[in-house]
Amino acid sequence: MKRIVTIQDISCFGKCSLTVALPVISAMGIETAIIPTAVLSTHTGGFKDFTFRDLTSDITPIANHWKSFELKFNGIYTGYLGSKEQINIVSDFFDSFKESDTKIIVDPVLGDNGRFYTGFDTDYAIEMKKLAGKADIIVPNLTETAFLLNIPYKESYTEKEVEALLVRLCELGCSTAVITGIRYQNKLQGAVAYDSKSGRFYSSFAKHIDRSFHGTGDIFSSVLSGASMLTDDFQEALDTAVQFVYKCMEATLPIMDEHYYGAAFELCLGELNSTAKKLQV
Ligand code: PXL
Repeated sequence: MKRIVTIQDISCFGKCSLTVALPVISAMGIETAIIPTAVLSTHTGGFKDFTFRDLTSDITPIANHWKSFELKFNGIYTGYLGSKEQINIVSDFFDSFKESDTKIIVDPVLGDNGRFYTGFDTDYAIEMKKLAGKADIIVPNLTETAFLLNIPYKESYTEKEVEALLVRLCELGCSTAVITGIRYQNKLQGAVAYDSKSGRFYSSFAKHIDRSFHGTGDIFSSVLSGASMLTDDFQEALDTAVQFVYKCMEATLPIMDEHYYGAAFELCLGELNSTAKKLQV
């Protein structure tokens, strides 16, 4: 059985970060260890007056305990991190736990729709850029791409422009970059990727749904992380993530009024379990 550790916050209500990663990756038949970096009452997008308990001082003791019995991971997947200090601690965690066959997936959570999430700024993006450089795979959206590359945010790009962005993202040091939320002036939406080792570009699209759902980036990164543990075929992993996000959005549409805070991914986990079984080599 494959084992992944995911390091990100617990937003107790609102469906993102660990409350997405843990059920989603587990449903793929992968053991999922967690390191919670903070506990918030809700995520920071759209809720006011949320609580925030910082768990920075717990991360290193957890890692040290794990080292004491030689715990190993096939994958390390990071998402929302609360501070620059946490980014540095997570960077040390990579150095300590990366084996020759461990895949590191960094979702450089910084913002959306051209803006930083509450509490993040350019200095924080500079630290995140360094962490991204240590990853095998990074998964920014277009806003995060702009912040990582220090370029102005634009909503729409040509295929050639996206390819140039991907190459620049890999120059940060990661081997594969994936940009999510890509639309090329048609009715499709998806993700485009570049593997700098092979020089190959990948893309995967599903029907565009003209609604936005909080946490879909985390659903995407979780499925891509899980699928990367199960198959070496990157196209297959990308398709699995893009299709699953589409399915979750489609399933949420009829209940959007009561489900304004996130995507109802739970309705699709059975299907994800079947898909993941087919990925296993
Ligand atoms: O979905 C990314 C995310 C994760 N964790 C927290 C967030 C967000 C985005 O807003 O606020 C706490």
